[in-house]
Formats: sequence, structure tokens, C-alpha cells
Amino acid sequence: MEFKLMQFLFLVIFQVICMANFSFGKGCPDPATLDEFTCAMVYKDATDDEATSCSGDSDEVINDEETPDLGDFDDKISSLVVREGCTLNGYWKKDFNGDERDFTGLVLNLDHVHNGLGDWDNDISSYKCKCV
Ligand SMILES: [Ca+2]
Repeated sequence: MEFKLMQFLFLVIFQVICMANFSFGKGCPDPATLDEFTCAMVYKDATDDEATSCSGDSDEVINDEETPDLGDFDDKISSLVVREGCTLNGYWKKDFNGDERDFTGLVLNLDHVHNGLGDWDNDISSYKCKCV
């Protein structure tokens, strides 16, 4: 009887761990651990929690990349991680036009990065990424 109870508890705990991993995704990577050829990672979805943000579709931005038109990611980026020593210069409009802003490190949720009365969530339309 006691053994059955232990087995049951083990199964419950195992399932809780599996569900937690499934619902939290992989979370945001540490800016210091990105590959040396990676300038930044950009993501479509965001939350205010490091363990659950950066879980949407992602795109890798390589060192010295300059992208005038983000295609599928145009006005869709919600979180980003810029490698240590690198800077992602984001622009409001295509072809490096409109308002611009430098991003560094981990940006969990662009919702909180204000631009006038608005914010940068779902608004980056082109970018340049540089590393020292
Ligand atoms: Ca835009």
C-alpha cells in the first residue's frame, strides 16, 4: 500500500514537472551566452517573465547585419536579446527611417519601452546590429 502511494506521488510530481516545462517554453537566453556570430535574437511574443518571454517565433540577427525590411517580422517583434558588447539599432520604419532606438542586453517586453505616447512593441520595421 505504501509503495503504491509512493508510486502515485512520483507520477504526480513527474507530470507537474513536464507540464511546467511545456508551458514555460525555454525562456529568454542570457545575453552573455549567445553564440559569437550572433548579434541578437528577436522574438514575436513577450511576457514580463524571463522564464516565459522570448517563446514566440524567433529570428537570429548576425553580427553587422543590416536589414531594411523585416518581412514576416515587420511590426511583430515583442522581445529581444542582444549579445553582450553588441547594440541593435531599431527603426520605426523600413529602410532605416523614422524614430530609432538602441537596444542592448535583455529586453523582456518592448511594451515597456516607450516612444512618445506609444511603445516599441510590434513597431520595429528595420534594424542594424553592431558588435565591438
Ligand atoms: Ca514600424
